[in-house]
Amino acid sequence: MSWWKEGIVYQIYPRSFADSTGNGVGDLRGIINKLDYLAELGINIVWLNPIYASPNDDNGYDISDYEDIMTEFGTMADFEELLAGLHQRGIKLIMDLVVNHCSDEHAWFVEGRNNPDSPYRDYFFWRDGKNGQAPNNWVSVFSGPAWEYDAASDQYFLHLFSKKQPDLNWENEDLRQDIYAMMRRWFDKGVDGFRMDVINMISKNPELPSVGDPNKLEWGGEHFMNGRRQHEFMQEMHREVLQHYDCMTVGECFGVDVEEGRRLVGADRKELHMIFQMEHMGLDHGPGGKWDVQPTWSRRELKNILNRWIRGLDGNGWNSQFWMNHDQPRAVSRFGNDQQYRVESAQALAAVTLTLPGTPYIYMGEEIGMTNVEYDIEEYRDLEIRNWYNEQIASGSSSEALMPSIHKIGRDNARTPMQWDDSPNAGFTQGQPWLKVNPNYADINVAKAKQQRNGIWPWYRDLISLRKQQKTLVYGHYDSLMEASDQVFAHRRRDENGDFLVLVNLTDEVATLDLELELTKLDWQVVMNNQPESQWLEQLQPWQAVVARLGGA
Ligand code: ISL
Repeated sequence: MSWWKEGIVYQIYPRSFADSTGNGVGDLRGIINKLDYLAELGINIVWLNPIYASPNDDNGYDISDYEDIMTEFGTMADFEELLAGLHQRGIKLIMDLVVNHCSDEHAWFVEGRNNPDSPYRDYFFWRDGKNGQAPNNWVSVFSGPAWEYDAASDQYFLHLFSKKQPDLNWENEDLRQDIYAMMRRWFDKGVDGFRMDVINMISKNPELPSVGDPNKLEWGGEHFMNGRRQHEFMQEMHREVLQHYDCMTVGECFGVDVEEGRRLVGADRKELHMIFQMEHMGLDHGPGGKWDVQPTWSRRELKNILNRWIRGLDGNGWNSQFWMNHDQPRAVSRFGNDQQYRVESAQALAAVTLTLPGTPYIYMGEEIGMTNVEYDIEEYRDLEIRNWYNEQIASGSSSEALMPSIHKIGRDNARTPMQWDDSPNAGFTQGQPWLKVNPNYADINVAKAKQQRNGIWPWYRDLISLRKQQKTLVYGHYDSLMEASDQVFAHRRRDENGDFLVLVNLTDEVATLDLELELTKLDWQVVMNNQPESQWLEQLQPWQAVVARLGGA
């Protein structure tokens, strides 16, 4: 029994949640002003994206001081008030931990750059060039080479993300100890855990060899994903820091299979509690990768992925369940139908994450069914979008060819400001928002959503409350039903305290159910049904979601 297994996480991207000053950027006081809202929704864990000092090349994922607050977001006093306010309401706080890289404006990097003899030089990957070129041919996640030249020392430094995000060298023990000490200080301040950014990229092959065709930029993942010392580092972090606190940890892990997942979260391993496996986030990626978006994806494949992880970690480790985060498109636009069935499909998706084994994560705005946007290129702020666009234009693509991908998969879809009401800028700011508000805010906003009977917001609130009350939905045995169906997500959760049946149609068409006769004869009592006028044991309406409980159980 652990609070992080029973909890429901709400992710806040502070830059876009609520602006209390009118400068167009969300801030900590903005969150403080919304604490009662969070309590009303019923969530009991908040994950904050980075709020540390940062020049904001990548919206806080480029940290210049791990122990100071970003000026735009407020002060340490504001942070302490926020933490106290959350705790008063029984809500835990987990922070983002970004230690694969920091900012090129962090004191470690500045000192090491200015003085090659400084001990901080080895906190990063500084290397000589090869034949007047970068040390290897790795491509950065954000386009272009993963190396930046420094004329003063005639060396290059490694940055797997932007050139303002130099990678930290975990081979250096002093660096590791500095990170652990920083983590302890946050725990001593009272935070309850960490979400660890790209944590399975920290162990790099120090030889940093080129891959594939040395004359082309290539993805060097085999030399830095799930690297040789990954588990040694995680176990050291556990020993030095995590084991001393009643905390929660979740690692963001691209490119991890179930076997590697078990090594990261196995209960006996003393590494992490949970990871975000990202397999289902790649369902609509084509052979050309993320930007090669494939509009049709298979429900069956989606179920296969989630079931493989549930079974793979069953009894040894813990899952996380989510449809989106700040790097992904809006869930209802990607996995649901944000037009004709926006309400129903948002509800259907919620019914899946909130009843599966594993801790559910809700991204801000999901509870009102916020949707993707289709902006002009100048209106986007994300460096991943802009770098990719510029690179493609430079290599001859047309804007018309690129924009559909940006509209479907670009990260700013998730980052448009939270839509609170129908006042100007959706009540997010009195000023000019840093990123344009979704034009549909007069229709889709919290004030309106809370009033809508049978709407998305009350559905989330009720599901959250159900999951908190019925521990069967947390710990109960999981039977996946109708696995061959390419429409329906169906399962049963049961233990000595209860027996629940969950049936969800994830399509625009009516779905015929094919449940075992024995099962259909049991005395099921509907607990939640987003289309109550429809019967449900034989067929489901488009995006119908039903949670039923065995009578008298
Ligand atoms: O979606 C992606 C794959 O193309 C990336 O944006 C992916 O999310 C990224 O590789 C890992 O994400 C994390 O680290 C990044 C930061 O920009 C993201 O916001 C963060 O979640 C660098 O710190």
